Amino acid sequence: MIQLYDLATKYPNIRFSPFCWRIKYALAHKQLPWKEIPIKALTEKDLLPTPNEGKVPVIVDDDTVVFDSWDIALYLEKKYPHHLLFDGDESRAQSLFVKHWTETVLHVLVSRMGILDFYETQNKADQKVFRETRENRFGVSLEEWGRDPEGARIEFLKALEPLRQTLRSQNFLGGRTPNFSDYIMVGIFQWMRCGSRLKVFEESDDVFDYQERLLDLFDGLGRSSPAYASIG
Ligand SMILES: N[C@@H](CCC(=O)N[C@@H](CS)C(=O)NCC(=O)O)C(=O)O
Repeated sequence: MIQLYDLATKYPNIRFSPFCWRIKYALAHKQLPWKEIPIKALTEKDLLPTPNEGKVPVIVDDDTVVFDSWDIALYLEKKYPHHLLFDGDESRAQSLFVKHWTETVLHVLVSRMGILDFYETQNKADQKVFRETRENRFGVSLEEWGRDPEGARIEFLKALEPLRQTLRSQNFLGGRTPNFSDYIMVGIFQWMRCGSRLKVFEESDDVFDYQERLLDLFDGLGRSSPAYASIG
């Protein structure tokens, strides 16, 4: 069975890595069973199979180790060419745009919305490394970076307007049925839903309904990690 190395938190069943969620949805889409191996990705990098880039997700499929969520998706598509994640080259090319759009435009806003909660979900040892590496990357303290979650939320909702408009004529980025672009999006939603207590969407927002549709897929796969706001 495929093994998937995922990001652990200090809560036994909270998982919020956006990159790992992409892969869980891709595996479920292809009806491939997997075993999840949560590790403290900041301090237990020596537990990762080789080769790796010091990050999760990494999968082990028999003797093959693949890292990086995009490369894992391409690997799965080639090795298991049923229930396609990309309906051909054009669809893969468009998903590549969605990947870069999310990583360059949306991720920074998610990080500003949720950084202090993401920090809080980590184990003590990981918190230390999380703070050091992120403060080094941002050039300011975590508290300063996450100073205005509501402002970041408003910018995030604005940045989602092309998605919102698209959802007026189709249920998924893949059209009538979801494809890997949708799994990139659910990764972002899960990052906020499972890693932060901030309520991002009004229920009147079409993107909220889209998130619900994605959470319902594969017998409620996305709901297998509780919302952070729902735990004590
Ligand atoms: N390009 C990678 C990014 C993976 C990534 O950043 N994973 C995070 C967890 S969400 C990680 O393992 N971080 C560990 C670290 O920053 O040291 C992918 O798409 O898989």
